[in-house]
Amino acid sequence: SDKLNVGVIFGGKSSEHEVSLQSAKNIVDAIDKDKYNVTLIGIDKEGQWHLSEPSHYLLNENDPKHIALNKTNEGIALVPGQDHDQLIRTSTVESLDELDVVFPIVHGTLGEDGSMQGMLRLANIPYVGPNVLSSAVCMDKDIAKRLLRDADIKVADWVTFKQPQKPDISFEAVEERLGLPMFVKPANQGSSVGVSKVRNEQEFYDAIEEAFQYDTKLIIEEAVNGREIEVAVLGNDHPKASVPGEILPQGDDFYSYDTKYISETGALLELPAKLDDHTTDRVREAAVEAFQALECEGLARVDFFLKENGSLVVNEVNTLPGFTKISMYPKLWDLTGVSYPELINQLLHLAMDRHHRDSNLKSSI
Ligand code: G1L
Repeated sequence: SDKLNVGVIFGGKSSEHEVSLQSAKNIVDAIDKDKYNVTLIGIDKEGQWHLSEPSHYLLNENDPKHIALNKTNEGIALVPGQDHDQLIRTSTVESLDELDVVFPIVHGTLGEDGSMQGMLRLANIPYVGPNVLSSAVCMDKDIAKRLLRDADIKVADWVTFKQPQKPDISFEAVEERLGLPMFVKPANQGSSVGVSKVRNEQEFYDAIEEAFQYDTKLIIEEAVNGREIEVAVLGNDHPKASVPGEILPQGDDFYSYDTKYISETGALLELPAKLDDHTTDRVREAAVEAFQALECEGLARVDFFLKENGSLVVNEVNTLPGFTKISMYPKLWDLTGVSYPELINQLLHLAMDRHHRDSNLKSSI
C-alpha cells in the first residue's frame, strides 16, 4: 500500500514504563490510519522486546494504574542484546528495516543517553525527536546547563560532583555558594527519581548518597523562587513555540483558577498560563532559544521559572516529555491550534525531513 509504516517503540525498564504504555496507546488510537500502518514494539520491564499486534498489545488498557504490556507476543531484537536469548532472534531485523519512521516513546532502557537514537541511526531508520548528540546532551543536566549558560540563557546556579570526588564534597562550601534550601539531583535526566530538597547538613549528605544510587555524577542546584512555566517547542530548522502553560503550586486554592487541567501525574495545570502579552512573547522566544542552544530537533518541552522581577530561568529542556493526550506537551499544542493527531503527523514528517536532509550529506567512504 502507499501508507507509511510507523514503528512505535514503547515501555522499557524505566520508572515511566506505565506513562509510556499510556502514551503509546493514545498515539495508536489517534494516528491517521489512512496515512499510516502501525507496528508496535513493546519493551517489557525486564528489557525484552516484543513485536505486538495492535489488537492485543496491552492488558488493562483503560486503567492507567494497572496498564501492562502483553508479554505473550513474539520476542524480537533490533540489535544483539547482552543475553543469549536476544542474540538468537536477530533474524527479525528485516521486518524492522521496513519501517519508514519510528516513534521512540521510551527512556531508561539503554541508559537514558541517546542510545535508542543511536541504534535507530545505525539501522538507518528516521525517528521522532532530537538526534543522538542533542538527546545525550539534554539527558545530562550538567552538560545541558553548561551549554545554556554558554548561550547566555539563565539557569539556576549549580555545582557538579562525580562519584570519586564524593569524600571531598563539603556542606559548608556548597552552602556558601548556593544557599539553602538547595536541590541534589542525579545528572541523568528523567523523572524526579533520586532528587532531594536539602535544608541542612544531615539532609545534604543523605541526598548525595541517594542521588549517587542513580548516577555516578550529580548536580547540586540553588533553589529558584518563581512560577513554573512550560512551553512546547516543535520543528527542525525553524522551531515554533506553543502558548505557555503553568504548573500550579500544590496546596494553592484550586477554585481561584479559571482553567483547570490535571496532568497524567496529578499536577494541577493552568493552560494557557495567565501572563501578560509581553511576558508570553518573551517566554516563547526564550523557549526557542533554549531549544536551539541544545541543538534540539523535532520536539522538546522547555521548563522555566518566572521570577518575581520578570526574569526567566530555564529549569530543564525535556526531549522526552509526557506524551499522553492529556500531558502538558500535546495539550499546549492543542491550545495553540495543533490537534493531537496533527501533532503526531507533524512529528513523523519532521523525522523524515531530517533523515532526508542528513542522508544527502557527504560522508567519507
Ligand atoms: F518520540 C518522541 F516524540 F521523541 C518522544 C519520545 C519519548 C516523546 C516523548 C517521550 N516520552 C517518554 O519517553 C516518557 C519517558 C515520558 C514516557 Cl512517555
